[in-house]
Amino acid sequence: MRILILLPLMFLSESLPAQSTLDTVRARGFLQCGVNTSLAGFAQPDSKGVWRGLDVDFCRAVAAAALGDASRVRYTPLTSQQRFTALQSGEVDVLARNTTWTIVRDTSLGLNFVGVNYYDGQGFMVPKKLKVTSAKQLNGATICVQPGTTNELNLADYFRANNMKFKPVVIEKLEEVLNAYFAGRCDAYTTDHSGLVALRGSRAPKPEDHVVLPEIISKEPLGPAVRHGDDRWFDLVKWTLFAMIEAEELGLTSKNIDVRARGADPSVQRFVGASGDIGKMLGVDNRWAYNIVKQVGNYGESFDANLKPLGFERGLNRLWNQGGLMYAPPIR
Ligand SMILES: N[C@@H](CCC(=O)N[C@@H](CS)C(=O)NCC(=O)O)C(=O)O
Repeated sequence: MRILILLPLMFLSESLPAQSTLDTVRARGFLQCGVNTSLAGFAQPDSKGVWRGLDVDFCRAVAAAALGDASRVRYTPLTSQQRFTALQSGEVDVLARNTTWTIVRDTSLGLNFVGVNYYDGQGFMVPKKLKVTSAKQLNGATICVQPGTTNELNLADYFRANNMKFKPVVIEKLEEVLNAYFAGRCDAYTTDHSGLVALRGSRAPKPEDHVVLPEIISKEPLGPAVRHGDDRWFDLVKWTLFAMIEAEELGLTSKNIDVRARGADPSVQRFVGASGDIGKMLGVDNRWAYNIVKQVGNYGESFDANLKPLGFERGLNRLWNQGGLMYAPPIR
């Protein structure tokens, strides 16, 4: 009797798709987002403890798409070394933490990168008093770097390729690696160019005492990632990023989207969910993209709010039709 009852159940559980992270997030009522421990412009709590930054805006956009409410996010600050385990183990639903998309991470670490939210490259910062003007003058230098980063690997490649020697000082915690560099324990600090600019501006006792060298030694396409094996969630998080980019291309902003939604433009009508079933195809409310833009803003708005005040240029992160690399496939 028992076997007779169990057999159809076993068959059923195998034929149904496994529960998606989307269902988990819905049932829980909030998104758990993995972010930086504290990086100005990308993810950092403000003086009131409210998380702000380009990556934080991405977390909020996913919550707006999945739950209709950008405020339904909890943040898990993660060091470079903790971040992948946190995603793999299910501690976070999304990792939005200045993380470079590489083939190793995309395959053997079991991640799916949803795209790129900041095109970057690695650089070096040195104290001005050393009078170094090029990375090529760093032969024999002591260099501070965080473990578990692409930066640690690229550093070794760069020195080997240029036939130069260096002494790495590898420290896990951002706070501690910065303390070591600012205390003069290293001749240089290396990380993503965006990190150098943000950290010099926000953490250096005297920003003007440090220079970022002109060499960019790698490609660092930074993007949000989810776990392998959950295509529905992968789709939603991926199209959240595309919706932010597409909104900028359509000229839709948090300020004008209500007015534009009343107009006749078919692309805008589809985007805001007034026509078509795109939300339904993603398994969410048809106003998913409207909610992202209304509550968080388009990609350019997020860039301008978080990175422009720190002196960042759009550069490669301009839209494709303005000389940059930001390009979203058609929302149709
Ligand atoms: N993009 C690189 C580097 C990312 C990274 O971890 N950068 C450092 C320096 S800006 C950081 O964010 N540290 C913050 C922390 O570990 O708390 C990667 O994905 O490996």
